Amino acid sequence: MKRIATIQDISCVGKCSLSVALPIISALGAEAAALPTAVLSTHTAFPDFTFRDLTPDIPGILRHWRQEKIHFDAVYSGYLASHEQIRLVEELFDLASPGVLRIVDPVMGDHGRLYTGFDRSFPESMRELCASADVILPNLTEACLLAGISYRETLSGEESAALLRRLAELGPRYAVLTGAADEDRRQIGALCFDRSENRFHAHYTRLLSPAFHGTGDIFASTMAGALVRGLPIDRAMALAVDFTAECIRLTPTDPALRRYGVHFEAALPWLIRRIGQECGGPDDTDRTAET
Ligand code: PXL
Repeated sequence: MKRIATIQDISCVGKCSLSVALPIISALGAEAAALPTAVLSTHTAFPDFTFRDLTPDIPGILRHWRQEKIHFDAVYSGYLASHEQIRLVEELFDLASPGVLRIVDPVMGDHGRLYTGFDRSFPESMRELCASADVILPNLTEACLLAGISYRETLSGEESAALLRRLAELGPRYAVLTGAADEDRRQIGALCFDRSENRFHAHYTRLLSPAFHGTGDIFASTMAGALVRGLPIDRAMALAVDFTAECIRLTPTDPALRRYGVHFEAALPWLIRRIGQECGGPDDTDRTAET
């Protein structure tokens, strides 16, 4: 079975980060090794959340993994709370052997604004992390922050393509824009630029309410699981778009509940069926050694 190290926080309430990454990666038939960066009572869109920084624990965890020669097929980072945590993910990337997929969801903001708690220099550090990734998964706000351009709510197809080319020039092979609208703004999905092949892939679905919290984390976790299961980028992206839409479809539309995230649990059977169809059954590949 493939193993993914996923580095992000635990928000106890609000269905995002590790709370969605672990079940989704498991449902996709891969092992999720959690490296928690912080424990929060809720994610930061709730007022008065508590925050326990776990940064001091991370070097010891990395040391132990190294000592045990634990192998990861992918390293996937999500919400990181500080410049120091970004630096530790870079260290983990350096440790990873060649061929290990490095996936960065550069979680920083939405709707043109940085999330609470990030300073204005955070995007600069995140840009450096993206430079050493294979796959980056920004939303439009994050893509603009990474490219150092001002945010606009809508981009034409050509502008989105230029933005992705610019982000891929930072270093990653694949730059994937999430929550992207199609040209006539009737559909939403994702657009990917593959730098090595110099080509774009797009996948859209009917426009559903995009304003639920945590959908970016659901998309990124699905991408991570699907990619380690061996799906090519376009099929992984299509699966991630369709699963995120399925989660939204199964969630009551009460705007007051949006910060509680989507009912992804109800969509897990759908995901398990789809990955079975895509990969021809569960991943029961045996490893000869435990690692
Ligand atoms: O869903 C992204 C996310 C993850 N973790 C925490 C957050 C957010 C977005 O606000 O606050 C703690």
